[in-house]
Amino acid sequence: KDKVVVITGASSGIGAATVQVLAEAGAKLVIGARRTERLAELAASFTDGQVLYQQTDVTDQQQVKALIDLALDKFGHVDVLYNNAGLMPLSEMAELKVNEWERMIDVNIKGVLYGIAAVLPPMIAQHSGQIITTDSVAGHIVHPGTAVYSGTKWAIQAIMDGLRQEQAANHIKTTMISPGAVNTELFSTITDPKRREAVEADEKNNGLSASDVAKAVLYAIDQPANVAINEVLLRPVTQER
Ligand code: NJP
Repeated sequence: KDKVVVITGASSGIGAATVQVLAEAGAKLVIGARRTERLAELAASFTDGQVLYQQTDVTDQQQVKALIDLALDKFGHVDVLYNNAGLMPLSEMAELKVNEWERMIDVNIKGVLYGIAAVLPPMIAQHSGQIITTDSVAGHIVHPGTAVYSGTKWAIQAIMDGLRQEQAANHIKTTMISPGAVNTELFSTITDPKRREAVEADEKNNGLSASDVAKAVLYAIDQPANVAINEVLLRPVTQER
């Protein structure tokens, strides 16, 4: 309950809800995202010093390392890193939105790798830890329009399972949180207005709430030392695929 948890993409949606749920459970948090005013507002709702924040763009390796270093500096160790930052500018590949493909690769894959690179040395040294990443139902299935987004989440499946195998002997747990539709701001990264409106309507009407997902994160963290929850896959009950 008093674990030190670092969260990226903590300024809205699933990340912000997880800050709320974990801080209420007694965790100490170090949170990052680009929108610092949102982070400041979140941190201010808890006791002084329980939730620290720092501006962090996960596409910048030095900034990700600085976020982990802040946690090590202030709290002495990191129990959990939650790589949650992500974006989902859906489009069909023939639209050739190559810049958007690159953004997804930079944030959804490279951002996660930078988090792993920053936290692995201290976790190996302390012989314990947990690395969590927000994956997706889209890491298991693909639809027209989700190919590149799904590709980034499938990549995370491979990276996280490889990490699990390599670090089992060091007692480092890996967890993927894989939701279906969640009512957050994620649709706002879709540039095609028709597709954006359709996804927005679906997330708002049928999606899980961000706090439903945050409770799954708490469940995965709040386990005995010998139990690793490697994936939690959760859909709204009405979502078929
Ligand atoms: O969306 P949203 P979610 N550097 O837009 C941050 C996955 N997921 O909570 O930098 C650092 O409210 C951004 O912060 P800011 C999804 O793939 C979702 O739904 O201030 N941070 C914000 O805090 C993603 O991995 C659904 O703009 C960056 C956060 O990311 C995760 O859930 C379904 C950043 C995005 O919050 C959280 O997304 C599913 C950067 N360069 C998986 N770029 C769903 N909502 O339906 C963005 O299966 N962020």
